[in-house]
Amino acid sequence: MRSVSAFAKVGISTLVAGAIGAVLAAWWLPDWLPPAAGIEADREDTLYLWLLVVSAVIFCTVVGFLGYSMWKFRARPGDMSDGAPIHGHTGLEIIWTVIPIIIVLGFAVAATIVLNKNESLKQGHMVVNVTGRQFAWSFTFPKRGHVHTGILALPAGRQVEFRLHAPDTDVIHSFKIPALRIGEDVVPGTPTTVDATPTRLGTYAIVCAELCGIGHSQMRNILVVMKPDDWNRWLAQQKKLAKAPPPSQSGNGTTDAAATFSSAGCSGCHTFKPANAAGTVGPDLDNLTADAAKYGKGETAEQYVRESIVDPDKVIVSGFQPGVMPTTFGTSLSSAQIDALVSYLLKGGG
Ligand code: HEC
Ligand SMILES: [Cu+2]
Repeated sequence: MRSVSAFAKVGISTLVAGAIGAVLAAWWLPDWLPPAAGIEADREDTLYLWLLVVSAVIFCTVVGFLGYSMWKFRARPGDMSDGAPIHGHTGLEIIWTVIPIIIVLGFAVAATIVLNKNESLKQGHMVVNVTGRQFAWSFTFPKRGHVHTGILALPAGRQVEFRLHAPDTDVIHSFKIPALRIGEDVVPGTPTTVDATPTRLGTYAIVCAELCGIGHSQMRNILVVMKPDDWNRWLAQQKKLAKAPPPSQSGNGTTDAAATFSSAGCSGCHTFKPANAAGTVGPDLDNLTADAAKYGKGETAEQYVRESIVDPDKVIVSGFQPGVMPTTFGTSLSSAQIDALVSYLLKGGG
């Protein structure tokens, strides 16, 4: 009888410790996942949270019994006898078979529900064609006149079906957007799809998650989730750009900067006459010198412009929002490209 009550005591106290541990883990959960920016991401994170909670309880229970047994049944000094021969305990066997079955089946059901919800396409969803090639992603919007874009902008709140493809002569890539918790292989000759519904405004990373060659680590791109109105304007702008003549070539270095200005997606968001850009998501860059004086706080215009590109959320131009301009140019562009952009912008195109 006594051993049974000790067993119950250990069981209860480890379960309590496990529950407290689980709550603490849930409370002080470190930010080990990127911010969740979509409906599917929220569902998956909830599933992971419950996996974590249940794992914490099981972990504490197992370690509790382990610790208790090591202490309780330790060999006393001088005791050289063998341990008692113990055979199975049917009750215990049943308990530790049935409980895990319930837990595993419970999670299987919960995960199936999440998967079904995440993969069910609603009517009126958007389609984005994604092409992965060594070593860049590119996007077209087939229902919107096949506009072709380098950065991926999406309106918040719309479900998107990504149709993934790679040219037959290319290699396997994997389209991954950590903030949306999606990832799917992109296989030459075999189209695949993946769905997501971005909901939180902001700039997020798009990466390749399949080692695809020497430039794999550079195969990164930017997802900007915008308000639907901003997005419509952005798309209209992209359409216009597709028809506009290429930026005029003039002066040393400006050609490169002009090319960067359009390839990095600046022209989709900013108006800048020398580049034939008329984006309205961000401020007009034709008055940069004046803005630099207004917002620069004693910095030179050059310092201000550089900072606006590398760390756009540090100073927010009035009438605009933080979190819209990508914060990744400091790493995605070389310092020579940034230098060229700064002087291109300040000289009004040279
Ligand atoms: C997705 C849209 C978007 C893209 C792409 C983008 N920007 Fe911006 N940009 C903004 C917004 C919105 C602001 C205003 C908020 C702020 O001040 O950070 C801004 C601000 C700026 C400013 C400060 C403007 C001022 O008047 O003070 C500069 C300079 C700038 N961007 C340059 C660039 C360059 C260069 C690129 C390309 C390498 C670029 N931006 C790409 C949206 C964008
Ligand atoms: Cu790749």
